[in-house]
Amino acid sequence: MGEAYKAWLRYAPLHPDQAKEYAPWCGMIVAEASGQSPLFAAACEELVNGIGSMLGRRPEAGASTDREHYLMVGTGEHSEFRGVMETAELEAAGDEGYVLKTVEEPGRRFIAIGGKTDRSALYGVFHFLRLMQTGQRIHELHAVEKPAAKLRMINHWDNMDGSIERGYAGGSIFFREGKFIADRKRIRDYARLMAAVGLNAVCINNVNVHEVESNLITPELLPSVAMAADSFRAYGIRLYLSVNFASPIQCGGLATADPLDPEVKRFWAERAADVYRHIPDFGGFLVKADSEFRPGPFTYGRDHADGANMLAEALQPYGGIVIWRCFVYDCLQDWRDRSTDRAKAAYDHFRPLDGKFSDNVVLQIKNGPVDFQVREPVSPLFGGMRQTNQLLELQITQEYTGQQKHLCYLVPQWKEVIDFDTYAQGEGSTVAKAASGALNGRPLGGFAAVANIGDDSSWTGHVLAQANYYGYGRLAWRPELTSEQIADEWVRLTFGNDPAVVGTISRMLLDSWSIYESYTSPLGIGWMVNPGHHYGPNVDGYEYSKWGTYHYADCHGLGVDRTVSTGTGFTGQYREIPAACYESIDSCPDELLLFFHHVPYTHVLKSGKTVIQHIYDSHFEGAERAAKLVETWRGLEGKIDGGRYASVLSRLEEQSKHAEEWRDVINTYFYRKSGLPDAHHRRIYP
Ligand code: GCW
Repeated sequence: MGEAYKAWLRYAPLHPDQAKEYAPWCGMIVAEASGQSPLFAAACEELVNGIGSMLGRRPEAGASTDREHYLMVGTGEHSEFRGVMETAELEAAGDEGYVLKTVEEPGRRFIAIGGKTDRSALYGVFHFLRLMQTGQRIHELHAVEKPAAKLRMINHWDNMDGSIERGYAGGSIFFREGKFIADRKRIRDYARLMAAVGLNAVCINNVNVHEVESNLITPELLPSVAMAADSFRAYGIRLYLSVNFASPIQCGGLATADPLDPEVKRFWAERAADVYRHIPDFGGFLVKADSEFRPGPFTYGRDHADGANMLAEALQPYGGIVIWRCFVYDCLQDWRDRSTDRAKAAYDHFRPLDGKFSDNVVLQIKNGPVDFQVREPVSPLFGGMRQTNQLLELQITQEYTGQQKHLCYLVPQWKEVIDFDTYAQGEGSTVAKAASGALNGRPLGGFAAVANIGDDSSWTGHVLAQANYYGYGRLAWRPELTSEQIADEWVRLTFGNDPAVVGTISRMLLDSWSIYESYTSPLGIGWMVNPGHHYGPNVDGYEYSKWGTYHYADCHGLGVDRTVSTGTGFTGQYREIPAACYESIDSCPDELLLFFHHVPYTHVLKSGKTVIQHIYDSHFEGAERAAKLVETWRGLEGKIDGGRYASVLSRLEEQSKHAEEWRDVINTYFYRKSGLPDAHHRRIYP
């Protein structure tokens, strides 16, 4: 495996000056815990290997009386460690958080890493190693870190035949040809990468649960699921499964899956008991029901609360949870019907059920309200529910953002989502707070994201797409980190601390979403992609389809009127302040204008340009900026290893060519529709 495989855990040898600074602290490790737990052992192993690789010398294990200068890894249970940490600090860090502290006392100098639990020690070690890799000072450390949310989850859309729905980095790392892959080294390596960014939950199979995968909860496959769970457990990650709501019929031999039917309840109770016999710390079930042809409670005249609560009851005795997706909409819409609006569906379905879900149910709310487009407003459901556990669902895999052939660093997009103020309880009611549960004092909550991982040797196909996975994990832990901080950190871990490399790649990442948006989807209009695989331009690809995704372009203008006054009424799902902002064409931000309003091509934007000129300009500029990415990357030749250099270069070249295709298709389409010429007389194919 090459450099790309190591991702953000390369532990490359440090510059000698840097190494000299760290070396005195890193000669010996004092473990202040039983050392028996696999999690604590993993923490110590990571520390020894990481330091060994960065400094060229592995630290020895020892006791605090052996030397004056050392690292201490510990947990709250151990008296010596407890003596170093203040109780208030340990409490503040909680069960998953940790404290890093440099202690200088007469006769001894050491850095203490850890917290209340073994998991604290593991996360603390990863943090400490990150400081070393990114060249930061460790002399005066005093950090208390605690994750913002309980659930920091990854959803894999992997099928047991080895394929991945919307996967762009090869096949599954879990399954091949209908079976679990026997060699679990890759899963273990993956779990390490997850833990390094603080992720603690994984669902290994596609939310579209097909026939074979329905059996994952049966005795036939549970032993294999349990082995996968073992690999994740070694790094503090709980395993979840997506389940088929119709399993009672599919694998229970029943005639119904009605959630109120006693036989159905018995079926799920038995399955839950069996699952927990094999995997005592199993996380729970993830459910896509009554969505895109998946079965669900609607078939039996029941609602989502009936469905979710029935599963929750089965899992409750074991501490398991149900994660129920809100991606429910009519996928057989008639394009002639202008009153139905897919953006409204999740809120319409779930808002009336607020307060009806059991405490061990979490609603997973997709952002945006339509579907992971390049630009969408935030789902209004986050401001709408107060008595329900919520989870924000993001898409790391780049289904609509270039499919890991185009560079698109998504952290800035996610930041806009999580920093969005819902005003649900006055100013400052951000999505981050709603999702984590803090806003409404909910027992559960957090973040879930669809993985961009496959069996490609780089994990993500595009090496730079690793930044998205990394960034998601970091945000789920600490939503207040900035896109810039995360980019800087990731580049240093992945490519080293050479300022030219760090500056160049960070800039490329930070510009990339805006570049991708500018040559694909102007002003919040989405879906101008080829149907089915969703790659490449096709302005009318979904215009006359049943999926509810339209732009309504004609010879006068385009956009979807979602206002309360003249449109579908979607803006009314937001709280007063955001609702008013989107309702009025004057206050609606340019970048979302066409999501909320239908306007003429001659409408003048806040930028001073007309809509049509904006379309032309952004597409010409976007393609130019994509071409520049290639040149910028070329400037790094020799500064990073040849393998990763060449692989990124070839993708940037493809992106640049493809951006021209996007530019010309979109510009020509709107030129033909509007008949309006480009003010700058650039080449638009008639
Ligand atoms: O965006 C759509 C994808 C489907 C996916 C669905 C979902 C797993 O095109 O492939 O199905 O979202 O989120 O359920």
